[in-house]
Amino acid sequence: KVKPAASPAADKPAEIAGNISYHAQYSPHFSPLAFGPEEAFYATAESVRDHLIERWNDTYVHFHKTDPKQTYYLSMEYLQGRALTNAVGNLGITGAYAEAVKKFGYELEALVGQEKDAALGNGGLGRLASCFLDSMATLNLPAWGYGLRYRYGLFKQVITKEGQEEMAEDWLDKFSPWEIPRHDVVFPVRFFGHVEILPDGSRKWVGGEVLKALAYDVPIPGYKTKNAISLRLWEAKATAEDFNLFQFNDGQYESSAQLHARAEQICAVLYPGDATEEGKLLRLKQQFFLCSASLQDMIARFKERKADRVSGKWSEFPSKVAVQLNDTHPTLAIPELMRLLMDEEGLGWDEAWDITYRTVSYTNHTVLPEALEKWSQIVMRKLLPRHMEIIEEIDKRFREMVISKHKEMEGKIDSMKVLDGSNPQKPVVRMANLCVVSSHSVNGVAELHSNILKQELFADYVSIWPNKFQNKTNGITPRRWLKFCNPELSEIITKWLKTDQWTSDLDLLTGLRKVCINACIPASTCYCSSYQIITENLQQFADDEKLHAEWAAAKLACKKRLAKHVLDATGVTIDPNSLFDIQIKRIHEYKRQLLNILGAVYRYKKLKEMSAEEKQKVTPRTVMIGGKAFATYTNAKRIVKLVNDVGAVVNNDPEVNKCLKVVFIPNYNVSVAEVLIPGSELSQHISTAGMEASGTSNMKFSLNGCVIIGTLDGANVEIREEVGEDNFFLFGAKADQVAGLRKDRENGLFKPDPRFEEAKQLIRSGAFGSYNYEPLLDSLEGNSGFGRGDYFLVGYDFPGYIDAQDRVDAAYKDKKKWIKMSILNTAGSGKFSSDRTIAQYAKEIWDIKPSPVA
Ligand code: 26R
Repeated sequence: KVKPAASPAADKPAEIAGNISYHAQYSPHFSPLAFGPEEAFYATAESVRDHLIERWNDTYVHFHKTDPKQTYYLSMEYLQGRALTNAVGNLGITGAYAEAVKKFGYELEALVGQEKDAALGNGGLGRLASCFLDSMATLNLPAWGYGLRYRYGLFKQVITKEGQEEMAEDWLDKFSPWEIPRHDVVFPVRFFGHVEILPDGSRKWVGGEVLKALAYDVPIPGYKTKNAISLRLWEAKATAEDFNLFQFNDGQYESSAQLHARAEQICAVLYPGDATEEGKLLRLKQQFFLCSASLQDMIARFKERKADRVSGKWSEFPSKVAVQLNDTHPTLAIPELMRLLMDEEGLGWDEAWDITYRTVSYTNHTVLPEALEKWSQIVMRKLLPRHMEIIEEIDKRFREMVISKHKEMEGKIDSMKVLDGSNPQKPVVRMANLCVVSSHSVNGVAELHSNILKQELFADYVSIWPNKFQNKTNGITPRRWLKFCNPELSEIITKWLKTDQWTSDLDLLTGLRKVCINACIPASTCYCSSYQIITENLQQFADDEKLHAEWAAAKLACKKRLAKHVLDATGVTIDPNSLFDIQIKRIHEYKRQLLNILGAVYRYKKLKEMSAEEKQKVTPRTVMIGGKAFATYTNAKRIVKLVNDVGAVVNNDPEVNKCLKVVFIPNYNVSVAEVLIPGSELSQHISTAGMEASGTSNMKFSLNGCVIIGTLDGANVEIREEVGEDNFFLFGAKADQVAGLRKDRENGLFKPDPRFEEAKQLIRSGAFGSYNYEPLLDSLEGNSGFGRGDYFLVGYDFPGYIDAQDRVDAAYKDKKKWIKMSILNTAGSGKFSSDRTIAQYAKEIWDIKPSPVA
């Protein structure tokens, strides 16, 4: 055992500065005398890491000794973003570190900007996983995340004349100060090979190729707690035995290290293109790699924590381990756990099945048919022959169970079963069905979405397992998404609530609505008699002029920071006194950035038709749209191009550019979101109803006092309920109308609004350049040529959208009204803390309890 050394005293900046110097000198990554902002960032991060490691070690030992039930969150994606501000903030040492780096002539904020985003994810699902880790640590829950250590993060988006171009994002270019390689944590992972039947009749997967999974641990600190949990990321490796020295010396360099090259491919990028068979195979390898390494690790820890588990006590497993599948991407955890229990540990099917079923639970994050994973049985059998056998057995037993116990559902078996052989050329495994059949809990991510799961996607299963389906409305961490990214607003909230407890008890924000005349603040925790009177006159704070002035000043400061980012990133100057209107999210037709930009085009056209006097009365607006398009998603890329083209014309048109600017924000990521969201006043969450499972940026905007214009979709429904319908600009078709509207459209019953035609016509006229937008615009027309019959109902919702935007303009003219709406959005956001979400998962799905380090 090593004698523990202490990290620098957190309250002594001089000691911290000494520790930073120590790291610069003795954990060197650069030439010894260099100490520019980059070197200073790395040395500071390594010094902060000392604190993290202490807590992380203590937490590990604590969990080991107390042996609580632990959750393992399996996710192909984590969108962590930067870590420095969050780490010092959660540890409560921001001030001390700010002072310490000053001794070297640096501002902490400047060093923070040196860090590269860890973008090991695509969008909502990945960022949700990262928010969840923050809440698990903060709530002292025994819970870890498992993922893959991709060599390159999500691509960097560069905007050129052609539109979006993708570049590899080298987030590990230098090194990451936050990961700890664990050379003691290595597991073999097999691919291909065959199944051997042993003399005792048991089966074993042998042959093929075997890679090594090496763990990298990223400590995740909780807010104001000693607990720090792990995000364990796996890297694929081949070893010296796989290196053919003979071939190498013979000049056959490539074939000498084939397995090394294949290992590198596994963790090269997130979601490699899957248009080719090779691409599909690689994705399946990635998924299995994550599942196999993680499960072997969980089983090793289960055994390690109590000596007598080495030889059995398997029935204890589900009361010690919970596995949460973040969408279907880690579904292979199901057959892999079955295989490990049966083939490696010698259990029979029934016992292994019982354990697996009670251990695993599944979250669905989308109902889009194209995102519901289906894997070729042929590919699966080749890569994972034993798992394919197990999946076939699961499928067979499920069908037998339905016939014997739910005869009435027999007619539905074809759509419920796991294996779909309806196309004999291309039989597939339906991953969502495998998850539903094998998990004890299935949940959606917002009320509306969970209802759609129960009533549509998984309706047939509900009659078999009425209690399996749940809702867990998503949430966001209030630390990163308010306290750290918006210090201006945070200070005001703390001042008026007279406590900073809201950071870990977000419901306290309702205190911004009301005040107790005895100044028992926060009013939300006041039980005095005068409070009773005051509650009848809610929203007093929200009307207080002093609060209004402070709130408006904070918003303006954030808008100026945002404007600087826009200038630096695009060269476009925007006016902080205009209404900042933002839509940032992955570019997707169902999210309807096209509706937004058509709205902007229409606005431009109307401005062009106005007299100078009329323009005087217009509410000036800056429309900002940002997001990445999947590299092979052609229509999404056309949308990016269109937004850029519209911006180039509008912003350079002196007749209108005082009233309207349109900016495409390049390379949208977590760090950009942290600048944009605090400075936003209106944000757009305008998906076709029923298609956005939840959305989480809607919660971030609302929390930061931004008003939403949106449809009744995903979590918008719940946000509107919480903040009040007067503080939300609603428009558009409802989810239950969508199918009928599509039918009407098909039957030629749709009559487009003239305003919609005008907007499309202006683009077609070439006003925004000569690029061929026909395929994009035609997707909004009937079912011919490129036409898709406007599947996403842009045309149907257009007039309602324009009317809602007119209501926005009118409301913004009344400054007092607008600020009040802004305050009431923040005040109503308490429900959307990921602390609430995670507490519900812990209680209602995982059955785990807080286990704080003393
Ligand atoms: C493998 C491939 C088919 C694939 C499909 C879809 C890979 C990744 C996705 C991402 C999806 C599942 C996603 O990010 N969904 C988003 O999850 C968020 C968190 O629950 C929701 O807020 C958001 O509405 C949803 O689109």
